[in-house]
Amino acid sequence: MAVNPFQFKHYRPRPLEIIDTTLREGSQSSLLHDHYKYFFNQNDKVEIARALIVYGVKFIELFAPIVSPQERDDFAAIKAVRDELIMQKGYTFLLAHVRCHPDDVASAIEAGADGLNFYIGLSETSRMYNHGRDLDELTRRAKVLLEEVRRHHPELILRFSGEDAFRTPEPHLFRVYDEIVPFVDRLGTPDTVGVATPTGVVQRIKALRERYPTMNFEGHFHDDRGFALFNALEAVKNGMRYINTTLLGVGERSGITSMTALFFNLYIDKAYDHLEGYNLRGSYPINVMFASKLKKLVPSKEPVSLTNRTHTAGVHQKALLNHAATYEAFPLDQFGVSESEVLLGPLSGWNIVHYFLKEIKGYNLDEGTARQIAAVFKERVYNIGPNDSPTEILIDIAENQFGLSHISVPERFKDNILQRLDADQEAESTPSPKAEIAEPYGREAAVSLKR
Ligand code: HCA
Ligand code: CU
Repeated sequence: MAVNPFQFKHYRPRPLEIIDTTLREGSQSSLLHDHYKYFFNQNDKVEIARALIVYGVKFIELFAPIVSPQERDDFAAIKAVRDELIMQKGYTFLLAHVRCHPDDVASAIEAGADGLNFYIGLSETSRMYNHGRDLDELTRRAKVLLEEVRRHHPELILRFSGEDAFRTPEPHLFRVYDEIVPFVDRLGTPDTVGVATPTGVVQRIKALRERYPTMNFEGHFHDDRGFALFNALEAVKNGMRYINTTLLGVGERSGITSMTALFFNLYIDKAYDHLEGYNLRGSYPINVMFASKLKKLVPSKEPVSLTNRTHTAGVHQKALLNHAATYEAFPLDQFGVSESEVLLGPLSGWNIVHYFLKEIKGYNLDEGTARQIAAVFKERVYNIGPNDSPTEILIDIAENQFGLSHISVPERFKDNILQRLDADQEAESTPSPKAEIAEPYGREAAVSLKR
């Protein structure tokens, strides 16, 4: 086998290394069981891997190729993309998720994996109902296998995870890890069923560090209690260098930590060291790309989303026109969300109606008329049909009920005005928001405020 010049031993890990597991853990999301709707084909997988590499992710976890012939082929296709991007983006390590089983290991090595992420259940539940081995037996087997892999493949990045680590008593965990630690580069401590709390995570990291002072640790937090983000954040701040995330936090059950949610919070908390080497402005685009693969919108609970910049309440919309910070605390534009959306709907007040019709659509109207139009609009929009657009309704009212006409701009000036808007936008120096229409939900329903 050719020697890989990009060996891990030459890599200087950054303060935070994301191990993306969208294509492994993410594929275990219940969504994916709606096969024809949410299936990732090879092309999707390749695009996802490419986007992650461009974002700055250096570790991508994939299923062991033994899982299926399809996974084996997909592994090869992803590896080809990785190779293609080496000159431009540097090396990205592909890690295969393997059981402590020689066949899994062999399939991953044959596929050219850079590392093996071993896992086996350690908690009592796992041992009794998953593989049925007692601690000593499973430790012995894992140790023999890891020792052998380490001897024959010294260049591979090896990780060992005791699945369900947060329901495994520490003495049990240590009994196993003590035996394994000489052969691995990282120890995982996955919260498989989402029982961990931030305090528990901090305590666990402390205990692991005391016992294995030179080891690297990896976190993997499920969101059953809604703590996946908070747990990962605490883990990073307490020195855990490797964190498993997925795009939009997809994964089994409630999923795991979302990558962009984690970066966003590290940024807000000024943990800037941990952002080294990641293209944060690509956060929203990568979320949109992935959401489109799932044929969904970026979920509203994802911090790096347009929903987090969308306002429907009339009072809020008015305040927002005056000063965005009233209802927007964080600089989401750093994460690629460069617009705010003000949805026209039953809660819209006359301010936004006035703004929309005058500033965006160019109608001639005063505030009094805007108030009257808003009242009619409110009434009509409460009875809106599924295929009706609030924007069209508003324009219909403005033109046909109130007979509004456009502010007339002589033909020869029209281009100039457009150019001026563009130039302002590029200079990012516009004191007041410039606006255009967006179609966030498939129909023209929003005013989009560009800053
Ligand atoms: C699984 C369980 C796992 C593994 C995590 C790891 C978990 O689906 O195999 O290998 O570190 O949550 O424990 O995702
Ligand atoms: Cu998991």
